[in-house]
Amino acid sequence: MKDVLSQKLAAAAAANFTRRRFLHSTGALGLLAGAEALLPSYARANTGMRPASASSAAQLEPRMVDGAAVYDLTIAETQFAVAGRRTTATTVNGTVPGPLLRLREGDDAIIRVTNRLKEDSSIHWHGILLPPEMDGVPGLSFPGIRPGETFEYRFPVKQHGTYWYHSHSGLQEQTGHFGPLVIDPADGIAGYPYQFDREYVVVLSDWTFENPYNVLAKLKKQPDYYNYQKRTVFDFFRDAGRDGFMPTVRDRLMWAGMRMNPTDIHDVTGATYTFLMNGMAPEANWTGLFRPGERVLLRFINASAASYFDVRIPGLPMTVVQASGQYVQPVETDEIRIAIAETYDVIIEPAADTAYTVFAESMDRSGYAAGTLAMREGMSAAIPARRERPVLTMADMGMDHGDDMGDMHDMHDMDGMDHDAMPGMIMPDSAASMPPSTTPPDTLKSSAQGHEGHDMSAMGGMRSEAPTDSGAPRLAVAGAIRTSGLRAPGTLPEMLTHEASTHGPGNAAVPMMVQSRLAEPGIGLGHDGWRVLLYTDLRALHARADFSAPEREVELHLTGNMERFMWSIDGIPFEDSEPIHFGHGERLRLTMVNDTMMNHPMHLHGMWMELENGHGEMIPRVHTVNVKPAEHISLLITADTPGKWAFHCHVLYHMDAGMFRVVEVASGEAHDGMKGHRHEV
Ligand SMILES: [Cu+2]
Repeated sequence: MKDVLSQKLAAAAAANFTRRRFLHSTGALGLLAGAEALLPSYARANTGMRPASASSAAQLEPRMVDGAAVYDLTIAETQFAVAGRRTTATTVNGTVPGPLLRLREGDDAIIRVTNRLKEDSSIHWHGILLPPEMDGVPGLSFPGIRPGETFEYRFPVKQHGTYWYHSHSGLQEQTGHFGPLVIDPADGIAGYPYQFDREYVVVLSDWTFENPYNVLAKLKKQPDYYNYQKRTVFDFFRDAGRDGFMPTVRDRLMWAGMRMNPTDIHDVTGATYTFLMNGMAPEANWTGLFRPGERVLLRFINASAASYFDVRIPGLPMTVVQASGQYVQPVETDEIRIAIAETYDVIIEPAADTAYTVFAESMDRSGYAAGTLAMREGMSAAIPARRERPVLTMADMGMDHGDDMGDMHDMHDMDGMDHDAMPGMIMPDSAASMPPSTTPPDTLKSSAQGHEGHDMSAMGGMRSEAPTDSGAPRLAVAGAIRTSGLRAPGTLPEMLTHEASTHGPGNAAVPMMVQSRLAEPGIGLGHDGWRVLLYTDLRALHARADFSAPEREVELHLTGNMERFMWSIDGIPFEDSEPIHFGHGERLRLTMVNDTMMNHPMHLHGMWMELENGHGEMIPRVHTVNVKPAEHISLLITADTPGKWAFHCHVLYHMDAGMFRVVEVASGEAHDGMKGHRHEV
């Protein structure tokens, strides 16, 4: 049923009523670099949006109707030219990425999305706090948008920062259905706590000319299909020459036993991907122009389906001012690993008459996206040499190796290592030794009793968990709910010994030890002689008034079986899972233990997560957090928005395979910490 506002909207649309409302606008100085077609205006008009200028209106502007910012978007199949080839993309308003939407905090947003595809579609507003029925996840309080239909999203804009949007239907995101969303403070440019003269959105993505369903089918058939970077016999002799013959043999045997390739960093690689910056392949050289002396704000968005990027601008330090759309205390760095779905805003001050390469190297080093910052069109700087592909480390395998995060070649230093025993990883059939434990049993409610895939009999000897000060390390237990003995809010998680349960066939192996890895740069980073942003570098700009201790801790394990391309949470894929229940208003700690040897960018819809990185009340808020292999990580959540929300890995293919849960925030007032766990009926 149409209400008055909707009628006004329709009338306004008919009258083609437009009104400029933002100070920001794109200039028209730029030329289209290269032959990339169908780029959104912000990617094409490469002059940045200059505060306080009011030139041409290349950017998609909302219509203003009764204080609401109104956008009309159309999802359709569109011809797309990239890397010298013509292909078809799933587009929003005809471009890849979709148009830059610009909102202002305090306004209402009305976004009318018409689906011109032959299949259902959707738009999810990533990182935005809104009512559940506006979140855009088909099947969760939202029906999806059927072919030919228009869905009207409406929500009050209650935050500001750099965000993005994307399809939550099938694998559409891989085929181009995503775009940037920037929300200005209520008082506009004056509301930013830092100054900048010019800004660019830099959307990173991965493009494949293959049908993503074929990509998925190949991964299911042969999970290392795209890993052409396998170690070779030449690597063997090189390593053997360096490390000795037997250690090298042991190293190989161990990896074979774990059914893992030490170079499996990404599932899908440059073997099929072309990496894009604002929709342009490296040869097309997206270019952002600047003038001497300007402070330039870059809003980096990783809109990839399955690629992490390591972003740097050789010769130019970056000052990080926002992460996940939230202000952080400025921190200067040289390289930032941007997990899938993360956003980082940085300020740079380029020198006159110099061109800079914005270099976004894929984490597995199989390719890169790149563009240029320069004073004039046509300038460029050198493309840095690609670094050696990284190799998984001892810590990635959950080996307790002290502070030494050395790579596999350190293995020969370990006395008495028995390669048959698979150090580090507990294999499904070797769940035996359990460390002693001391906490009273009622502080640990393991939910796994009787659930398929959870054989808790393996835990027969387990009394409870031991706090770290009792000597024995605490146990990591999937599905555990704890209400007492919780550590102080904002502190780093301790090292845990993994429970013997391996979560069933959906999990290939579990790490022996899991620990906080927030102070580590991540695989393949930190050895280049320049600074790398760490999660422990992030501090909120202001302490939050609502910062408090959690009443309850919910522990989830990220699980998988690489060999079968099975991905799950607590060993249970989404299709077999029950919702995770949060009490309305509850303050809780969400603990994640990554049992796999891959990184997983975990995203919670509808609510902020506060990343416990050791900074107490200054811990940063995030919508997406990367969880490293064998990592023990925790986040605080205030479950303030009732409804059903998605919680999932943002590797599109992991999510599709089942690394997804529904989080249900009860609508009632009261909550009981022990009730409503997913395993209870
Ligand atoms: Cu994942």
